[in-house]
Amino acid sequence: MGIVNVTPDSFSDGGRFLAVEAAVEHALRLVDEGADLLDIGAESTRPRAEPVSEAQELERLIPVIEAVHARTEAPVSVDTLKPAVARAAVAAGAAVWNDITALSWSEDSPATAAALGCGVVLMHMQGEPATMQDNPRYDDVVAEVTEFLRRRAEAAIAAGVARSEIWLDPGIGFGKTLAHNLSLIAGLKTIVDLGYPLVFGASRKGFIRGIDPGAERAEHRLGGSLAAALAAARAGASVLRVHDVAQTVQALKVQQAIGAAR
Ligand code: HH2
Repeated sequence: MGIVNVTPDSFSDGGRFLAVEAAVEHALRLVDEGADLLDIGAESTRPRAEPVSEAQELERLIPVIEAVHARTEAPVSVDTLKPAVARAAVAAGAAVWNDITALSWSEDSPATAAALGCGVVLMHMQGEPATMQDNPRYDDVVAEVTEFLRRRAEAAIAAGVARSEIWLDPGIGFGKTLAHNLSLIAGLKTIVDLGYPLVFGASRKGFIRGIDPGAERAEHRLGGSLAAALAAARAGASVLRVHDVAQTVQALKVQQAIGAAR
């Protein structure tokens, strides 16, 4: 899954058409590099990020989703927590709703997902993006995240979402310390064993800097991102949400070739 961010700064100069074109070109490049799925989002969920209004999100996302859908067969997922945005995105061609709140941001979310009939990524987060990194606490992070995801999947099914449309994601970096993230990556198999496809996103995340203080800037975290992606693939993850698609595809191919030589 290649990450396509339609960010506010891309709107500040050059005008809207150029911003849309840049996002579409980026998406098509990720498909060329081997992405099977494109995750398009317009609201940054980084700790302390400013929320984006529904109107702004729609204005940024919909033209990009429409254009990407018209120009590639790769399915699009929309990274949003708002049911109205998910609805418009699916109408514009998105096939998956990627919701970092696991359909809990609005009481309309589960019914909306059921009515849309699209794929749904249910992600774990402790707290809210603005404050989630302040003091995350767990007694047993693997058990608690697994139980949360099991319950959210059951709630989605109870609301009418087909079991076959549900994907789970441990939410690396969302209300988690370095130790929590590492325990989750080491314990991913417990979540895989729930029987849903696992989505895993560690690409360029801040925990890598906790291990390599030199990786202050996100672009300097490729090595750590690849190490985490390979560990997740070995544990049975179905989808890797990444910025660096070509490098991740190459790393996976080498890992598979080594496995085949055993
Ligand atoms: N991480 C981010 C956003 N959406 N969705 C899923 N399912 N899993 C994730 O791990 C995940 C996600 C991180 O978002 P942000 O910090 O805004 O940056 P970017 O979108 O460039 O990764």
